[in-house]
Amino acid sequence: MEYNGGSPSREGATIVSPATPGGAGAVSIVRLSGPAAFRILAALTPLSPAGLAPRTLVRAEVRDAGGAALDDALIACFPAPRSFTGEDVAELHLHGSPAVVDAVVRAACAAGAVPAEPGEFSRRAFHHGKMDLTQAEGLADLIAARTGEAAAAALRQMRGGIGSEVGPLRERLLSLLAALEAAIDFGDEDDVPEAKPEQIAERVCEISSRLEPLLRSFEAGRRFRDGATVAIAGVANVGKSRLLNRLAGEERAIVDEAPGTTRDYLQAEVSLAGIPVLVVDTAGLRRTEDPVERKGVLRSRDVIARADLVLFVLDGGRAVEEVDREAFREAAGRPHLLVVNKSDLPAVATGEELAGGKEGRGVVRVSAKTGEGIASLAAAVARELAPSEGAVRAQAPLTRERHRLAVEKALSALGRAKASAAAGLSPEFPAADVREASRALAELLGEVAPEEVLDELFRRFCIGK
Ligand SMILES: Nc1nc2c(ncn2[C@@H]2O[C@H](COP(=O)(O)OP(=O)(O)OP(=O)(O)O)[C@@H](O)[C@H]2O)c(=O)[nH]1
Ligand SMILES: [Mg+2]
Repeated sequence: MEYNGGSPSREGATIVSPATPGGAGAVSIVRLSGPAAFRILAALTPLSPAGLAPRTLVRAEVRDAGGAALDDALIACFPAPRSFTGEDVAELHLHGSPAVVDAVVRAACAAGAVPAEPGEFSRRAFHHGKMDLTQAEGLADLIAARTGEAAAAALRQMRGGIGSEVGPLRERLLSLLAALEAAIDFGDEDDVPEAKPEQIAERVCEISSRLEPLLRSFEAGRRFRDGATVAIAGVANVGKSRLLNRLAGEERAIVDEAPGTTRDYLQAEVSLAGIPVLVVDTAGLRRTEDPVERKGVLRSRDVIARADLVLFVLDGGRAVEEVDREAFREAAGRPHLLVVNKSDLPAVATGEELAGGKEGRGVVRVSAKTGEGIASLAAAVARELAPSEGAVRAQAPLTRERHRLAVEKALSALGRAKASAAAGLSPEFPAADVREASRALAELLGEVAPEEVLDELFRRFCIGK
């Protein structure tokens, strides 16, 4: 394999970077990785790394090139290959001062290290087979996760959750391919019983049936990773802002009994059943002469058009009016739930006036005032946004467009393989498709990874990761 643990010119370079965020703190870590890591460490400290117990912290003074003391630090050596990158790695746990961190990085560079590029440590780890590509992506997602559930799913992916599903299927494709190739060579399928058309079709079907649930996990996996935008819409005074405050758990928006209170839109990020959701409160949809409110209504329409889901709010304490119907027609073009608010008041509207008699489906009764029904609303939102959310909790779902494309490619190649086997075509035909499916799965795991894919992934990592 060609070197792809970073820019080719950096092959053999020893890289250095802070591994902790900038700014003052209790501890900051500077990490070195590469063949000269221990030589550079020896230049910075009185330690002789060869004599140190691996993966054990020792205390030492860190000095600059002129021998001036920079800090008292704790140091750990991770000899290759048992390190994060698979190379020799040294970590310096410094006092969390940006000035000390800068000075130590400069001293390491003076001793022969080069500053790391974003994601270069992880890219080297991938290159040295410490993780497959989906695991590297899981690591990036774990760091970026916005909710506990998203973090848990990313952790499963980082630990190889996708590879453990896909790897064995790839093995099965390869052994099917071997049987097909044997049949091509011998030319007589009776000599290779497992390459009989029915056998091939059966094996292909089995593999497809394992890939299909994985593909279905994408919608939910993507939501947990990327989050979603949910707009609160409805006419004036139905309690949209109070609902936002209730969902956000804080007094975010001004609530008032006068209609037309909210002019601009307001947003709050909340976790709804583990999905990171940006909830946007909008100005009530109504005809108005007030020029500022009219601008607000235009903005509401924009927000509704961009939302992944609209919560259309009705005031359950009063009868549904023509303005509600008119506003609902605007919102109903988007995926939506009907929220009947003010359930603490005697029920006048039920939502069925708008839902067209579809009893219960997509209608949630809540009280933004008391909090009644809010948990059911959160659950209903999660169901709408991530229909197979159970998959996210149970396994490592597909999370990226790249994953989806690879699995779709594999499935469509398998579909063709099945068709040509069923049509009794000679084994060359299904073989070509099985080979393509197997390659698609190899791409998913990064076994064949074009340089651009790696560049694209790792440059999004932070420096030092
Ligand atoms: N009883 C009761 N009153 C509510 C509830 N939710 C909101 N209200 C009241 O309804 C009025 C309007 O609430 P807002 O949240 O400002 O309504 P809005 O839809 O944001 O209104 P605009 O911004 O004007 O479009 C206020 O007096 C709220 O206290 C509820 O669940 N129960
Ligand atoms: Mg409001």
